[in-house]
Amino acid sequence: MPANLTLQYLQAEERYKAAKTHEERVAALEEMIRELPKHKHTEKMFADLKSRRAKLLKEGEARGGGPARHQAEALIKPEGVGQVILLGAPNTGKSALMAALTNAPVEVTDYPFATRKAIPGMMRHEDVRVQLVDTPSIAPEFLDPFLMPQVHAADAAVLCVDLGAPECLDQPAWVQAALGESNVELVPGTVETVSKQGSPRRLPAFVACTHADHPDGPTALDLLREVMGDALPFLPVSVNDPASLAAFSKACFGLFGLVRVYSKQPGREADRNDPFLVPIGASVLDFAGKVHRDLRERFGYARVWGEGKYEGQRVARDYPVRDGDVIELHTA
Ligand SMILES: Nc1nc2c(ncn2[C@@H]2O[C@H](COP(=O)(O)OP(=O)(O)O)[C@@H](O)[C@H]2O)c(=O)[nH]1
Ligand SMILES: [Mg+2]
Repeated sequence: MPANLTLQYLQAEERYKAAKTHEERVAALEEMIRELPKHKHTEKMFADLKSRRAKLLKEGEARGGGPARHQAEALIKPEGVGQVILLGAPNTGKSALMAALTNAPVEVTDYPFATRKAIPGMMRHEDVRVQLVDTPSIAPEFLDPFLMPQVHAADAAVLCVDLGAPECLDQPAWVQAALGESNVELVPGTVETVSKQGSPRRLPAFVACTHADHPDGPTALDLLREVMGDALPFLPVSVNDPASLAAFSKACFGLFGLVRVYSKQPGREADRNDPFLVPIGASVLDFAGKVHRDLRERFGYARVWGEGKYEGQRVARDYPVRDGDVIELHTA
Protein backbone atom coordinates (compact mmCIF):
# COMPACT_ATOMS: atom_id res chain seq x y z
CA MET A 1 0.00 0.00 0.00
CA PRO A 2 1.54 3.35 -0.99
CA ALA A 3 0.79 4.88 2.36
CA ASN A 4 4.39 5.86 3.19
CA LEU A 5 4.01 5.22 6.89
CA THR A 6 6.50 6.97 9.10
CA LEU A 7 8.73 5.35 11.70
CA GLN A 8 6.73 7.16 14.40
CA TYR A 9 3.54 5.62 13.10
CA LEU A 10 5.02 2.11 12.99
CA GLN A 11 6.37 2.46 16.52
CA ALA A 12 2.97 3.60 17.76
CA GLU A 13 1.42 0.60 16.02
CA GLU A 14 3.89 -1.69 17.82
CA ARG A 15 2.88 -0.11 21.13
CA TYR A 16 -0.78 -0.58 20.20
CA LYS A 17 -0.26 -4.28 19.55
CA ALA A 18 1.75 -4.74 22.72
CA ALA A 19 -0.58 -2.67 24.93
CA LYS A 20 -1.68 -4.41 28.11
CA THR A 21 -4.14 -1.92 29.48
CA HIS A 22 -7.08 -0.10 27.96
CA GLU A 23 -5.41 3.27 28.55
CA GLU A 24 -2.20 2.15 26.80
CA ARG A 25 -4.21 0.92 23.85
CA VAL A 26 -6.15 4.18 23.54
CA ALA A 27 -2.98 6.28 23.88
CA ALA A 28 -1.17 4.25 21.18
CA LEU A 29 -4.15 4.48 18.86
CA GLU A 30 -4.37 8.24 19.39
CA GLU A 31 -0.72 8.47 18.41
CA MET A 32 -1.27 6.36 15.30
CA ILE A 33 -4.08 8.73 14.31
CA ARG A 34 -1.81 11.73 14.87
CA GLU A 35 1.14 10.20 13.03
CA LEU A 36 -0.71 8.76 10.05
CA PRO A 37 0.28 10.69 6.91
CA LYS A 38 -2.90 12.27 5.56
CA HIS A 39 -3.41 11.80 1.85
CA LYS A 40 -5.70 9.99 -0.57
CA HIS A 41 -4.15 6.57 0.03
CA THR A 42 -4.58 6.69 3.80
CA GLU A 43 -8.19 7.89 3.73
CA LYS A 44 -9.63 4.46 4.57
CA MET A 45 -6.96 3.72 7.18
CA PHE A 46 -7.69 6.99 8.90
CA ALA A 47 -11.42 6.34 9.05
CA ASP A 48 -10.71 2.83 10.29
CA LEU A 49 -8.36 4.03 13.05
CA LYS A 50 -10.91 6.56 14.19
CA SER A 51 -13.73 4.04 14.36
CA ARG A 52 -11.41 1.68 16.25
CA ARG A 53 -10.74 4.50 18.70
CA ALA A 54 -14.47 5.24 19.01
CA LYS A 55 -15.13 1.56 19.76
CA LEU A 56 -12.37 1.40 22.34
CA LEU A 57 -13.65 4.50 24.09
CA LYS A 58 -17.16 3.10 24.15
CA GLU A 59 -15.89 -0.15 25.68
CA GLY A 60 -14.00 1.87 28.26
CA GLU A 61 -17.11 3.80 29.11
CA ALA A 62 -19.20 0.65 29.36
CA ARG A 63 -16.74 -0.70 31.93
CA GLY A 64 -16.95 2.61 33.77
CA GLY A 65 -13.19 2.68 33.70
CA GLY A 66 -12.56 6.33 32.81
CA PRO A 67 -11.55 6.17 29.15
CA ALA A 68 -9.34 8.85 27.69
CA ARG A 69 -12.08 11.39 28.38
CA HIS A 70 -9.47 14.03 29.05
CA GLN A 71 -8.87 13.86 25.32
CA ALA A 72 -12.34 15.22 24.73
CA GLU A 73 -12.16 18.84 23.72
CA ALA A 74 -13.92 21.41 25.85
CA LEU A 75 -17.15 22.62 24.30
CA ILE A 76 -16.89 25.77 22.21
CA LYS A 77 -19.14 28.43 23.72
CA PRO A 78 -21.44 30.33 21.38
CA GLU A 79 -20.49 33.91 20.58
CA GLY A 80 -22.13 36.73 18.64
CA VAL A 81 -25.70 35.98 17.62
CA GLY A 82 -25.04 32.29 18.23
CA GLN A 83 -23.36 29.12 17.02
CA VAL A 84 -23.86 27.45 13.64
CA ILE A 85 -22.04 24.15 13.20
CA LEU A 86 -20.89 23.02 9.73
CA LEU A 87 -21.52 19.32 9.13
CA GLY A 88 -20.87 17.12 6.15
CA ALA A 89 -18.99 14.41 4.34
CA PRO A 90 -15.23 14.66 3.68
CA ASN A 91 -14.05 17.28 1.17
CA THR A 92 -17.40 19.03 0.89
CA GLY A 93 -15.74 22.38 1.57
CA LYS A 94 -16.57 23.05 5.22
CA SER A 95 -13.09 24.34 5.97
CA ALA A 96 -13.05 26.32 2.72
CA LEU A 97 -16.22 28.13 3.84
CA MET A 98 -14.62 28.82 7.22
CA ALA A 99 -11.50 30.15 5.53
CA ALA A 100 -13.53 32.37 3.19
CA LEU A 101 -15.80 33.78 5.88
CA THR A 102 -13.81 33.87 9.13
CA ASN A 103 -10.27 34.35 10.38
CA ALA A 104 -10.20 30.87 11.92
CA PRO A 105 -6.96 28.94 11.37
CA VAL A 106 -8.46 26.08 9.37
CA GLU A 107 -6.82 23.75 6.88
CA VAL A 108 -8.34 23.48 3.39
CA THR A 109 -7.02 20.41 1.60
CA ASP A 110 -7.85 18.20 -1.35
CA TYR A 111 -7.63 15.09 0.82
CA PRO A 112 -10.21 14.04 3.40
CA PHE A 113 -10.16 14.19 7.21
CA ALA A 114 -7.65 17.05 7.43
CA THR A 115 -9.89 18.76 9.98
CA ARG A 116 -9.45 16.80 13.18
CA LYS A 117 -11.33 18.86 15.73
CA ALA A 118 -14.02 21.48 15.97
CA ILE A 119 -12.70 24.99 15.33
CA PRO A 120 -14.70 28.18 15.90
CA GLY A 121 -14.56 31.38 13.88
CA MET A 122 -16.62 34.57 13.71
CA MET A 123 -18.46 35.39 10.49
CA ARG A 124 -19.99 38.76 9.69
CA HIS A 125 -23.41 39.23 8.22
CA GLU A 126 -23.51 42.97 7.59
CA ASP A 127 -23.54 44.44 11.12
CA VAL A 128 -23.97 41.25 13.13
CA ARG A 129 -21.61 38.38 13.85
CA VAL A 130 -22.46 34.70 13.80
CA GLN A 131 -20.11 32.02 15.10
CA LEU A 132 -19.30 29.20 12.69
CA VAL A 133 -17.79 25.92 13.86
CA ASP A 134 -15.75 23.81 11.43
CA THR A 135 -15.80 20.09 12.20
CA PRO A 136 -14.16 16.77 11.36
CA SER A 137 -16.01 15.18 8.43
CA ILE A 138 -18.70 12.57 8.79
CA ALA A 139 -18.13 9.43 6.68
CA PRO A 140 -20.68 6.68 5.93
CA GLU A 141 -19.33 4.43 8.63
CA PHE A 142 -17.84 6.98 10.88
CA LEU A 143 -18.78 9.88 13.07
CA ASP A 144 -16.24 11.16 15.59
CA PRO A 145 -17.90 10.66 18.99
CA PHE A 146 -16.05 13.70 20.33
CA LEU A 147 -17.93 15.80 17.81
CA MET A 148 -21.40 14.94 19.07
CA PRO A 149 -21.44 16.99 22.31
CA GLN A 150 -20.56 20.03 20.21
CA VAL A 151 -23.37 19.23 17.74
CA HIS A 152 -25.84 18.93 20.63
CA ALA A 153 -24.61 22.25 22.04
CA ALA A 154 -24.84 24.20 18.76
CA ASP A 155 -27.77 26.52 18.09
CA ALA A 156 -28.15 25.51 14.45
CA ALA A 157 -26.40 23.60 11.69
CA VAL A 158 -25.47 23.75 8.02
CA LEU A 159 -25.34 20.44 6.17
CA CYS A 160 -22.68 20.76 3.45
CA VAL A 161 -23.27 18.65 0.35
CA ASP A 162 -20.73 18.69 -2.48
CA LEU A 163 -22.37 19.27 -5.89
CA GLY A 164 -19.16 18.17 -7.60
CA ALA A 165 -18.89 14.80 -5.86
CA PRO A 166 -20.07 11.59 -7.56
CA GLU A 167 -21.79 10.52 -4.34
CA CYS A 168 -23.47 13.91 -3.94
CA LEU A 169 -27.01 12.53 -3.89
CA ASP A 170 -26.18 10.02 -1.14
CA GLN A 171 -24.36 12.43 1.13
CA PRO A 172 -27.37 13.97 2.89
CA ALA A 173 -28.83 10.56 3.75
CA TRP A 174 -25.68 9.10 5.21
CA VAL A 175 -24.78 12.21 7.20
CA GLN A 176 -28.30 12.43 8.58
CA ALA A 177 -28.32 8.71 9.39
CA ALA A 178 -25.05 9.07 11.33
CA LEU A 179 -26.45 12.08 13.19
CA GLY A 180 -29.68 10.21 13.84
CA GLU A 181 -27.77 7.43 15.57
CA SER A 182 -26.40 10.06 17.90
CA ASN A 183 -29.87 11.42 18.49
CA VAL A 184 -29.67 14.56 16.37
CA GLU A 185 -32.16 15.51 13.68
CA LEU A 186 -31.70 18.39 11.23
CA VAL A 187 -34.98 20.22 10.68
CA PRO A 188 -36.21 23.29 8.82
CA GLY A 189 -37.06 26.29 10.98
CA THR A 190 -35.21 28.63 13.28
CA VAL A 191 -33.74 28.74 16.76
CA GLU A 192 -36.87 30.72 17.72
CA THR A 193 -39.34 28.17 16.35
CA VAL A 194 -37.61 24.82 17.02
CA SER A 195 -37.53 23.74 20.66
CA LYS A 196 -34.15 22.80 22.16
CA GLN A 197 -35.93 20.43 24.52
CA GLY A 198 -36.81 16.84 23.85
CA SER A 199 -35.24 13.92 22.11
CA PRO A 200 -33.90 13.70 19.47
CA ARG A 201 -32.22 17.08 19.68
CA ARG A 202 -33.71 18.96 16.74
CA LEU A 203 -31.32 21.42 15.10
CA PRO A 204 -32.60 24.09 12.71
CA ALA A 205 -30.58 23.67 9.52
CA PHE A 206 -30.25 24.29 5.82
CA VAL A 207 -28.30 22.48 3.12
CA ALA A 208 -25.34 24.35 1.66
CA CYS A 209 -24.80 22.91 -1.82
CA THR A 210 -21.07 23.55 -2.03
CA HIS A 211 -18.81 23.57 -5.10
CA ALA A 212 -21.68 25.29 -6.95
CA ASP A 213 -19.09 26.45 -9.51
CA HIS A 214 -18.48 22.83 -10.55
CA PRO A 215 -19.52 22.14 -14.17
CA ASP A 216 -22.00 19.50 -12.94
CA GLY A 217 -23.30 21.86 -10.25
CA PRO A 218 -26.65 22.91 -11.77
CA THR A 219 -27.61 19.35 -12.76
CA ALA A 220 -26.57 17.97 -9.39
CA LEU A 221 -28.59 20.67 -7.64
CA ASP A 222 -31.76 19.74 -9.57
CA LEU A 223 -31.31 16.05 -8.77
CA LEU A 224 -30.60 16.80 -5.12
CA ARG A 225 -33.82 18.82 -4.91
CA GLU A 226 -35.69 15.82 -6.27
CA VAL A 227 -34.08 13.43 -3.82
CA MET A 228 -34.49 15.61 -0.74
CA GLY A 229 -37.78 17.31 -1.58
CA ASP A 230 -38.38 20.15 0.82
CA ALA A 231 -36.98 18.34 3.85
CA LEU A 232 -34.57 21.24 4.35
CA PRO A 233 -34.01 24.58 2.60
CA PHE A 234 -31.21 24.67 0.00
CA LEU A 235 -28.57 27.22 -0.83
CA PRO A 236 -25.98 26.76 -3.59
CA VAL A 237 -22.63 28.24 -2.59
CA SER A 238 -19.16 28.51 -4.05
CA VAL A 239 -16.14 29.91 -2.25
CA ASN A 240 -15.24 31.48 -5.61
CA ASP A 241 -18.46 33.50 -5.78
CA PRO A 242 -18.63 36.38 -3.26
CA ALA A 243 -22.37 36.92 -3.83
CA SER A 244 -23.09 33.31 -2.85
CA LEU A 245 -20.93 33.72 0.25
CA ALA A 246 -22.95 36.81 1.26
CA ALA A 247 -26.14 34.78 0.74
CA PHE A 248 -24.64 32.03 2.90
CA SER A 249 -23.92 34.42 5.82
CA LYS A 250 -27.42 35.83 5.49
CA ALA A 251 -28.92 32.34 5.56
CA CYS A 252 -26.87 31.49 8.67
CA PHE A 253 -28.22 34.58 10.43
CA GLY A 254 -31.65 33.55 9.13
CA LEU A 255 -31.37 30.29 11.12
CA PHE A 256 -31.84 32.32 14.31
CA GLY A 257 -35.26 33.70 13.31
CA LEU A 258 -34.33 37.21 14.42
CA VAL A 259 -34.62 40.66 12.91
CA ARG A 260 -32.37 43.66 13.48
CA VAL A 261 -33.99 46.80 14.77
CA TYR A 262 -32.19 50.09 15.38
CA SER A 263 -33.12 52.43 18.17
CA LYS A 264 -33.27 56.15 17.52
CA GLN A 265 -33.59 59.05 19.95
CA PRO A 266 -35.93 61.88 18.86
CA GLY A 267 -33.98 64.51 16.93
CA ARG A 268 -30.87 62.32 16.62
CA GLU A 269 -29.43 59.90 14.11
CA ALA A 270 -30.07 56.19 14.68
CA ASP A 271 -27.31 54.08 16.21
CA ARG A 272 -26.58 52.01 13.12
CA ASN A 273 -23.81 49.95 14.68
CA ASP A 274 -25.64 48.17 17.38
CA PRO A 275 -28.94 46.58 16.37
CA PHE A 276 -31.33 45.04 18.85
CA LEU A 277 -32.20 41.48 17.91
CA VAL A 278 -35.83 40.50 18.31
CA PRO A 279 -37.75 37.45 17.09
CA ILE A 280 -39.42 37.65 13.68
CA GLY A 281 -43.00 38.75 14.25
CA ALA A 282 -42.23 40.68 17.45
CA SER A 283 -44.21 43.86 17.96
CA VAL A 284 -42.83 47.33 18.46
CA LEU A 285 -43.91 46.92 22.10
CA ASP A 286 -41.67 43.84 22.45
CA PHE A 287 -38.86 45.90 20.96
CA ALA A 288 -39.51 48.68 23.49
CA GLY A 289 -39.16 46.09 26.25
CA LYS A 290 -35.76 45.06 24.84
CA VAL A 291 -34.52 48.64 24.87
CA HIS A 292 -35.72 49.21 28.43
CA ARG A 293 -38.33 47.59 30.64
CA ASP A 294 -39.69 51.03 31.55
CA LEU A 295 -40.23 51.81 27.90
CA ARG A 296 -42.53 48.84 27.55
CA GLU A 297 -44.61 49.96 30.50
CA ARG A 298 -44.72 53.64 29.50
CA PHE A 299 -45.10 53.01 25.76
CA GLY A 300 -47.11 55.67 23.92
CA TYR A 301 -46.35 55.29 20.23
CA ALA A 302 -43.39 54.81 17.89
CA ARG A 303 -42.14 56.29 14.66
CA VAL A 304 -40.65 53.95 12.08
CA TRP A 305 -38.19 54.44 9.27
CA GLY A 306 -38.01 51.32 7.18
CA GLU A 307 -38.88 49.56 4.00
CA GLY A 308 -42.54 49.96 3.03
CA LYS A 309 -43.08 52.70 5.63
CA TYR A 310 -43.17 56.45 5.17
CA GLU A 311 -40.19 58.09 6.80
CA GLY A 312 -41.06 58.44 10.45
CA GLN A 313 -44.52 56.92 10.11
CA ARG A 314 -46.36 56.69 13.40
CA VAL A 315 -47.25 53.13 14.44
CA ALA A 316 -49.13 51.55 17.32
CA ARG A 317 -47.90 49.02 19.85
CA ASP A 318 -48.84 45.96 17.77
CA TYR A 319 -46.83 46.98 14.68
CA PRO A 320 -44.68 43.96 13.76
CA VAL A 321 -41.08 45.16 13.39
CA ARG A 322 -39.10 44.28 10.27
CA ASP A 323 -35.42 43.61 9.67
CA GLY A 324 -33.63 46.95 9.28
CA ASP A 325 -36.34 49.12 10.85
CA VAL A 326 -35.22 52.27 12.64
CA ILE A 327 -37.54 53.02 15.52
CA GLU A 328 -38.06 56.06 17.70
CA LEU A 329 -39.95 55.27 20.88
CA HIS A 330 -42.22 57.78 22.58
CA THR A 331 -43.65 57.41 26.06
CA ALA A 332 -47.26 58.05 26.88
N1 LIG B 1 -14.08 24.86 -7.01
C1 LIG B 1 -14.37 24.85 -5.71
N2 LIG B 1 -13.57 24.13 -4.87
C2 LIG B 1 -13.89 24.12 -3.54
C3 LIG B 1 -15.02 24.82 -3.04
N3 LIG B 1 -15.08 24.60 -1.70
C4 LIG B 1 -14.04 23.80 -1.39
N4 LIG B 1 -13.30 23.50 -2.50
C5 LIG B 1 -12.13 22.59 -2.57
O1 LIG B 1 -12.55 21.32 -2.10
C6 LIG B 1 -11.51 20.68 -1.36
C7 LIG B 1 -12.00 20.27 0.01
O2 LIG B 1 -12.26 21.41 0.79
P1 LIG B 1 -12.20 21.42 2.37
O3 LIG B 1 -12.73 22.76 2.80
O4 LIG B 1 -10.89 21.03 2.91
O5 LIG B 1 -13.27 20.27 2.70
P2 LIG B 1 -13.76 19.72 4.15
O6 LIG B 1 -13.20 18.34 4.26
O7 LIG B 1 -15.26 19.68 4.08
O8 LIG B 1 -13.26 20.67 5.19
C8 LIG B 1 -10.36 21.68 -1.34
O9 LIG B 1 -9.47 21.34 -2.37
C9 LIG B 1 -11.03 23.01 -1.62
O10 LIG B 1 -10.15 23.94 -2.23
C10 LIG B 1 -15.84 25.57 -3.98
O11 LIG B 1 -16.85 26.19 -3.64
N5 LIG B 1 -15.45 25.53 -5.28
MG1 LIG C 1 -12.12 20.35 6.80
